[in-house]
Amino acid sequence: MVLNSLDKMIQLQKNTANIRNICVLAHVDHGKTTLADCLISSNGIISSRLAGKLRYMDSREDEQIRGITMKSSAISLHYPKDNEEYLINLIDSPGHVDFSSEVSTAVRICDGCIIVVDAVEGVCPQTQAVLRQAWLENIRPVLVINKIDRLIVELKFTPQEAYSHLKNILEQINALTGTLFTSKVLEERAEREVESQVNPNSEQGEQVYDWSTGLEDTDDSHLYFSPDQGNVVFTSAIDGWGFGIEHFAKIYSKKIGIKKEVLLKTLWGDYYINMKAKKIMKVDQAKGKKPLFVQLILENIWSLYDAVLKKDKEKIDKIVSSLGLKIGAREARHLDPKVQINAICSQWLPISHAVLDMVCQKLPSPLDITAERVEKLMCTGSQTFDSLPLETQALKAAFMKCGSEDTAPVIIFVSKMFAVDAKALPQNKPRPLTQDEIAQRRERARQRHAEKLAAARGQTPLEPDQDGSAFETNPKGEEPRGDEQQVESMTLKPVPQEGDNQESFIAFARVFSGVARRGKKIFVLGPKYSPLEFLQRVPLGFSTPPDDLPPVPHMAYCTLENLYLLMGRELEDLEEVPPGNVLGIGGLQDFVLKSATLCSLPSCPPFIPLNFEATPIVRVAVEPKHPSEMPQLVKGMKLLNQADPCVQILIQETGEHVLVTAGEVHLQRCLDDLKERFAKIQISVSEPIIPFRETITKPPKVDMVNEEIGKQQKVAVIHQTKEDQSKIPEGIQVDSDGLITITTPNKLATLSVRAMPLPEEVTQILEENSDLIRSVEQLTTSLNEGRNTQMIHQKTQERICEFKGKLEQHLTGRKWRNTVDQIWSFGPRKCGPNILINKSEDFQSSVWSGPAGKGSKEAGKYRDLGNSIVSGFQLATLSGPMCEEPLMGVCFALEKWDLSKFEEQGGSDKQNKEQSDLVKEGQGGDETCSDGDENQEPHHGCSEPLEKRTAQKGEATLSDCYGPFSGQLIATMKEACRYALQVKPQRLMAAMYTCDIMATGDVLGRVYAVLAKREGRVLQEEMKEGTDMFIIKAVLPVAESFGFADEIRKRTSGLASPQLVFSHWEIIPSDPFWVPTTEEEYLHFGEKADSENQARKYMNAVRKRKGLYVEEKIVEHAEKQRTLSKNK
Ligand SMILES: Nc1nc2c(ncn2[C@@H]2O[C@H](COP(=O)(O)OP(=O)(O)OP(=O)(O)O)[C@@H](O)[C@H]2O)c(=O)[nH]1
Ligand SMILES: [Mg+2]
Repeated sequence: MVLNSLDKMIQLQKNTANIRNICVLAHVDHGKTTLADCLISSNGIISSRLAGKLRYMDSREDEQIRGITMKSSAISLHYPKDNEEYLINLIDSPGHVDFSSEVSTAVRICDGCIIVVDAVEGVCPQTQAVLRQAWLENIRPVLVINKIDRLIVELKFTPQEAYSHLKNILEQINALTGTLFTSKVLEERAEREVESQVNPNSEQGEQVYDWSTGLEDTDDSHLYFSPDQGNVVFTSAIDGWGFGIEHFAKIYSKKIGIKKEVLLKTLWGDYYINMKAKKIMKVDQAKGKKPLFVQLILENIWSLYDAVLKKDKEKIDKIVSSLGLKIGAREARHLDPKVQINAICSQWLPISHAVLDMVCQKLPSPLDITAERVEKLMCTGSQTFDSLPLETQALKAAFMKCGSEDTAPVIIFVSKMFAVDAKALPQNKPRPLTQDEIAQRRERARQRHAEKLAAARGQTPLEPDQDGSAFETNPKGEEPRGDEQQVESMTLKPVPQEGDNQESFIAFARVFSGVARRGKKIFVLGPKYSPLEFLQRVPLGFSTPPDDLPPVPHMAYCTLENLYLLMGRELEDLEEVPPGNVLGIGGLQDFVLKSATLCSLPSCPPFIPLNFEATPIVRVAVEPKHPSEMPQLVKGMKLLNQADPCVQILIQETGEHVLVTAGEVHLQRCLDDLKERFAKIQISVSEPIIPFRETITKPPKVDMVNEEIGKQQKVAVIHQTKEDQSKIPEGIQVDSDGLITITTPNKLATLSVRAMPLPEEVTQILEENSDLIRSVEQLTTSLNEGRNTQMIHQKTQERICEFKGKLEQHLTGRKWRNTVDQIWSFGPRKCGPNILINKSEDFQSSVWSGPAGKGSKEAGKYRDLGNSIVSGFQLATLSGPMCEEPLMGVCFALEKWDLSKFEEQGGSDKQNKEQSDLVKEGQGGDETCSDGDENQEPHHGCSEPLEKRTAQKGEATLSDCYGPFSGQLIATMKEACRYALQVKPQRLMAAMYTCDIMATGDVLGRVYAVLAKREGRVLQEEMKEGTDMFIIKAVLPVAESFGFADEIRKRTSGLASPQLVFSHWEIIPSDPFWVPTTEEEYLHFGEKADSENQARKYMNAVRKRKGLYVEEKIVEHAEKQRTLSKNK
């Protein structure tokens, strides 16, 4: 970067009102990076001829090869407009779903965004997703409708058709905005209503709200996209042109003499101009009048394209001269019409002006940050702004002010960490010379050369070519040919550094307040840091000097080592960064994993976590090719984890190193990075590990040949259930209804558990509300521990009530009576889609209210035992009996919980002794019990009160040879749940993707063929209006998705490319344990019937992978075995 332009940037960074932090968002391939190229070329960073071809922001090799962006990266641009100078911090983001987490990191540090929509494809699934993300972050969008040239060249639309098509696209995107906005307005209204109820005097006259009028009252016109609002431009990034209607309004107001304001309102919309009367009227379709937009704008563009494509030299010249443009001879003679169009249009309607004008006018500066956004950023989870400590609340003012004075607290948000080659860091690169320095050196070199020549004149002149080689070959030649060469070698050869050939991590960040200075010490606050907790731990509170702080969790203190200006592929060193700017920070890699909040005060709360839309779902296990390289792999994986916002790295109990990624493309990128950058070793990668869920269903009504299971087949069914039950060991009772009764090994407690499938809707509700469930659990825990629950926001409580209501609504009927009130826990991990209900009469506890035990004295004891039961349930739901995958949609009912023996034992020491003897007898005098017997008697002769003694459970009284009682309860509960599942029809659930495929009519058949082969199901097929494109919406099992995108692309010669997004879990209908039992089934499926059983295949594959026993016949027909060689 040229130094004086760096100075310019530094100067611009200080004028906060003229900074625009924006990101470019769109569906994949809609032209974000091409648009960014055009904007960058306007700053002279790349040549305008290369704009659109270079894709400057796609700096990775794989991005260039694949032609898609994989990461978000920022560049700072300078834009002068009407005597003002603006600094545009532009972030290009990826559109591919696999990288949607990179979009989240970009929107957090921006104030506005450009939504790009392909004029042919229109609003696509990712367009919706990014618009939603922009809304969630409260950033303001503007719209760019790109690829208008395709309407002319590919679709061969007339201007009038193009106008209707564009109108259509705007309608679609506004409909989307409408839904987002409506929900937001309603939410705000609701909030205000609650407030006014709490505080009735605060807003007089605004107390009565009617939902419908609430919406009508609010002026939302500025939120919608419309060319007359100035927030829409039409572009063709590849041809370098773009316009907003303001540009034409200016031109035509002079030309036709109609006021610019009038034209601004009428250039878009159904108005036409009556040239004679110089009046603008409403379009009357019958008269065949063309709208202004068609007549004054589109037709001109169309006729230019027409002339160039038809190579009508005369017409081209006429247009060029009438527009007053100058086209270089090279372009004018060029044979490729694209080059000519680019040359003409980029002068006539420069795209960068159109887009950047709109950005500067319509998008907010960092000073315009709204109070609403600040509060949202500061309040994590269920907190309210009011519940934050006062010092923390005071920071809101700093956010709003975005001040640069010394007293302003420094607040920075790091949204991701990215790795760069340490060699590429500016401090490791030789400093480029300024023009002056180069001139000086040249002058010096010339002088020296002249001196040398003068000296040589006295001697025999050297042969000219010897002359050259003499200097070059002389290794000791003190004098190379000149300083210029020296300079060159200096600029080419990087200064060797210690950290050579290493990755260095840079934080992708934004300063929200105060000036970030190099060398400044600052607090690093992790996502779980809480200022409240800080106050509790540190006696002096926020006034403690930072250096004397005791260790506080999730907080560190570090120095801002290096600050950088992000310039796409390059970084520039900065001494300080004023507020409101996007920047890179070096030296944080030991403090920040993926994202963090940096603040000069400990009173700052961490920013709310980024909204990630993608669910990481594709897992592979990796291992080094050479086992000795394990440490490198582990290190490499750690680095990869830091460098990617969404990848997850797990080390499983089996010792496998697992990589969880958002999709196939993401996986490939992670593996490449791991191999080439972070671990630099050869690795072998397992087949993708496909996640499954286990569940149970209602008994089927028809058998596998679709015959009703009637009386004649009952025998077979009974036979099968018997077989099922044979899996259950002796000593465990199973009743005909699937109720399992099981006793702990020490025979003190008996549990009766039944498993039931949950209705599908309930499972879905549970899945959607896992965060809320976590809050419920937290609430109950704090209630139990008698802690203050004021902290839980009223809104969260309302949501909990609503959630409970929803569950009640779906759990109706006799079977589910009172179920919701009896819910004791959710699992696995206390927030999963399975529930445990407590039907036992002895001890009541529910997740809504905590335990209500028998007597308060015993409540504690029961609670502990109850916790063991819950833990057993958690374990059981974490890995099911089929292939140790988590459960989903199962309700376990604890019907009975018989602790009478246990109580008797606790009741008196004598009984206790007897009881243990009983146990001993029960075990047939097993010798190993004798120790336990001793253990049970330390309280003999002791006269302590009963409760106190029983409170010491586990250690003494309740321990026997089977270990602590609580442990036994956990194991028994887990067993009970597993057996309860096994007596019910078990099913596997497969993860499903939804995929949207856009394909032309002629390749539709092939798309369907691929889908069918991979067990995909088409949900919907519709034709995109005005095009020959079909949009197919389908679901596809994740297990069958590998290579799907490639296959579709190959089969359709690249005409269709699918986007896969994880959508839901679906039950695989076939029973993995099914074997033919009736005659018909034998006839239909044959004796083995395993070829049909997809579920069994999946189950066995998972079991094999996990090293579990797989029931398989390896040799089927031993007598038929023979060698494959033909001659024998
Ligand atoms: N016809 C036409 N093609 C365009 C235009 N703009 C971009 N393209 C082409 O569209 C393709 C995708 O462009 P990119 O800029 O890489 O798209 P992107 O939105 O950055 O894609 P991702 O980053 O992968 O989401 C390229 O082949 C471009 O040449 C345009 O205005 N007209
Ligand atoms: Mg791109």
